[in-house]
Amino acid sequence: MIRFDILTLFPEMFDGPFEASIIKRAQEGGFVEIALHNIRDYAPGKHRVTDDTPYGGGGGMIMKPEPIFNAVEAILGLTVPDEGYATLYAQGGYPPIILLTPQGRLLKQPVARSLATVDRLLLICGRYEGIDERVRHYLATDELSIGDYVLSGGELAAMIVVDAVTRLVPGVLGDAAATAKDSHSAGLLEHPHYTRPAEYRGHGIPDILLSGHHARLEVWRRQQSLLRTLKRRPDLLASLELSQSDRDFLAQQEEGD
Ligand code: 6GU
Repeated sequence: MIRFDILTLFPEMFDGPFEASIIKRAQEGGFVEIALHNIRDYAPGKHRVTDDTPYGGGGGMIMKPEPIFNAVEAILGLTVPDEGYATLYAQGGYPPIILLTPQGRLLKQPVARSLATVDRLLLICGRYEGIDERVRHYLATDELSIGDYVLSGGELAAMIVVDAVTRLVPGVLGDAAATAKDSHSAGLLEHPHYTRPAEYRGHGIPDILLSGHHARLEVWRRQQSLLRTLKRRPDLLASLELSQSDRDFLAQQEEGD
C-alpha cells in the first residue's frame, strides 16, 4: 500500500483522472490511498493568500513558502527543523517530498520503479511562474519533471507520477508478466499487437500469429521490439544490455539499410 499526499492549489483537477480505470480500482482495492490537500487551506489570514510578487521585480506571481511549509507540517504532524526536512529524511522513516517542476530530473521508468518501493509520497504541485526557492531548498527531497515542455502547473505531472507508480504496486495489474513486458520495462518499445478479426477491411495480420509456433513467435516479438526501438528510439538501445542474438539481428538490419 502506498499513500500519496498531493499538495495543490487546484485539487478539483484530480477528480476525473483518479475516478476511472486502474487508479480507481487500485484505490478501491486498498493498494493505494490518495489524499488531496488544498494549499490554500494552510495559508494564514482571512484572504488565504498563496502567492506574491517576486523580490527584485520581473512580473509573474510566486508561490509563498508559508502555506506549503504549514501544509507539510500539518499533514506529516511534525515541525520542519531550521536546517531543513532533509535532516529528518536522512534519519529514515520519513516520506520523500517531491516537487513537480520543469527544472526537476526527468521521470523515467526506473524513477517510477524506485518510487513504488516507498509507503508514502508527498507531491507538491508548483505552478510554472515559480515557487519560493526555500521550498526547494528546505522541504523537497527530490524534484521531478515529466518532459521537456512547459505545463501551467505541476498537477498534470503529479497525476502522471501517481499513474506510473500505482501500476507498479504489486496486485494492481492482474498480470505481473504484462508489466514486465511493457514498453520501457525491458527498455525496449513493445512489439505490434493484433486482435480479431484476422482480416479487417482487407488488411490481414502477420502469418506467424496464426501459425501456433510459440518459440518462433517469441523470436518474432523480440525482433519486432528491437526493430521498432531501432527505428523510433535508437537512444534507448544505446543504454541496454542486449544478447548476442539481439545484436546479430540489429547488425543485420543496418546491413539492409
Ligand atoms: Cl513537473 N511542471 C510544469 N509546470 N511543467 C512541466 C513539468 C512539471 N514537467 C514538464 N513540464
